[in-house]
Amino acid sequence: MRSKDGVLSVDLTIRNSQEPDGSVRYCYTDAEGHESPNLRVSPGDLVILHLKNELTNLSPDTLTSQTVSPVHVHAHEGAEKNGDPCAGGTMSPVSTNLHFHGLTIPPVCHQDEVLRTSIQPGDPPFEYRFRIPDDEPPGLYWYHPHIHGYSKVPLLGGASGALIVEGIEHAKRAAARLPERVFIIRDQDLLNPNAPPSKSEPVVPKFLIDRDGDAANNGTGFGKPAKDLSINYVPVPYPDYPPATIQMRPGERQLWRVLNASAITYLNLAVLFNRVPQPLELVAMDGVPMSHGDPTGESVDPQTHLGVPPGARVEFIVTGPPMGQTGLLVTRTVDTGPGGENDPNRALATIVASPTAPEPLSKLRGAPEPLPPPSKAWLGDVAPVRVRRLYFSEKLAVPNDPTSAIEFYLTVDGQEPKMFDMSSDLPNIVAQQGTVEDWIIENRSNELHAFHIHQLHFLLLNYDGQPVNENFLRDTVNVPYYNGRTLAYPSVRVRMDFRDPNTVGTFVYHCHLLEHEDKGMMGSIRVDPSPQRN
Ligand SMILES: [Cu+2]
Repeated sequence: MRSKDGVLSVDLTIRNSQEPDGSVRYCYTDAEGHESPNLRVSPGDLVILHLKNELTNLSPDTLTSQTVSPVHVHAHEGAEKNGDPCAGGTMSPVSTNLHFHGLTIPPVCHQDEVLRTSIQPGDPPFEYRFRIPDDEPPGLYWYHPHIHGYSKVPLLGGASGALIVEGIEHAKRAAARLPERVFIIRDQDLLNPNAPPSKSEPVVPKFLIDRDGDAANNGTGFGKPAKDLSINYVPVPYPDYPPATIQMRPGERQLWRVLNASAITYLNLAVLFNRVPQPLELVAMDGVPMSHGDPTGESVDPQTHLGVPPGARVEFIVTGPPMGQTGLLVTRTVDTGPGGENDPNRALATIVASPTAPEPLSKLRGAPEPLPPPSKAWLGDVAPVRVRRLYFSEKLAVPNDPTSAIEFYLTVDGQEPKMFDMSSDLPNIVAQQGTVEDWIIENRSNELHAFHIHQLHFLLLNYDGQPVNENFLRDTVNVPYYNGRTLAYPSVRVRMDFRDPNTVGTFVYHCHLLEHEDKGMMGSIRVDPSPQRN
């Protein structure tokens, strides 16, 4: 769906339904019945989105599988009486709201607010109304529900969609004139949970369950995955991974925008011709073109594989296979740590070269004007006003009982580790608009976590002790796991950007493995207005 005359007007309904195998599917549909439409906007556009909640409680275990029971958050007086969806009413498995992942828009109700906004079945359509900032980097963003405690199940069921801020060819001239396509990779519960691994796979250690109840990382790259994957809703299920099909003109260059909308699955994408990894010409991460220091946007960053944590996006130029050859889009195994899920090697799609392949629906413009130079200094050149340390950790709810539930924490160093409390009005962090801060985020657990913060992008400065020199910003970053053998915990150091006035307000940061977020791995931050602006 494309904006018209500066306005994108869209009516979405979120529905769920139960499959014969008992699994519950979720989907957004627009007025014409299209599923989870790609929303295409330009900087400066107004988005008016009406969201109708038609969810029904189909999954009895959504109530029991969570450690968080339905809560009344910030139950301000009258919230229940008038049913104001902005007032922090009930958050239950059938409540919903929307998060616009990556956009720098205000954390206020009707824009991008998830701590108090909760829309119930039977409520009239709820209006989201916000403007895409003039300086929003062009690239791939996305929308999904964000009801704390109940975010994993809808995401596994398919409740997610892409939002594209148009104009990437202005930042990356290398992408001009290219046909482009959007791939959304989602995970879901296994379609064939009891099947033995394919006979073509090497024999791997006995199947084990990790502490979250998913297939545990066995360190081999093979065996049963924790979740099945789908690509644009085409499932590629274990054990044989029958790939989807992508048709391209022989040797054609295309821009691929890939979103990892998985609830818990890490991706490590590669394109193989005859088993040989092909260069993927990376142009953007998390919606931000890699253009700092490259104002004309001629350069690309060739990679043979791209790690994509849950929530993250990659945009890259692919060259299709020559006539007579077939390519394969795969995700290679990710070592999620001894406590992590099994993310084995698997195919996603075959790439078929055909002279009659239909052209993608969207094509980038030619002869693009370069983007105006940024109005703010490059984040790497701004001195932080302070350094904060945060850490991911996990703990058994009953310390001596290994069968008890795991509690997940994301703690500001010095504060008491605890699961995120939706009923608390006290933010974990207070920052000031107009400043930047450095955050060191440690992982004290034995599995990967993906750090994500709403409302802003950050610059990755250090990864696992090594300085990195990135010319783009991220909104989601993987944090390496602790193997128990190093003196220091593994960490990342990021520079948080609170300069934009749209970051004023209270919002959240959390692990984007949603079963970790749901079970407590989240914190809140309040950004106060800069005194000069008052
Ligand atoms: Cu996590």
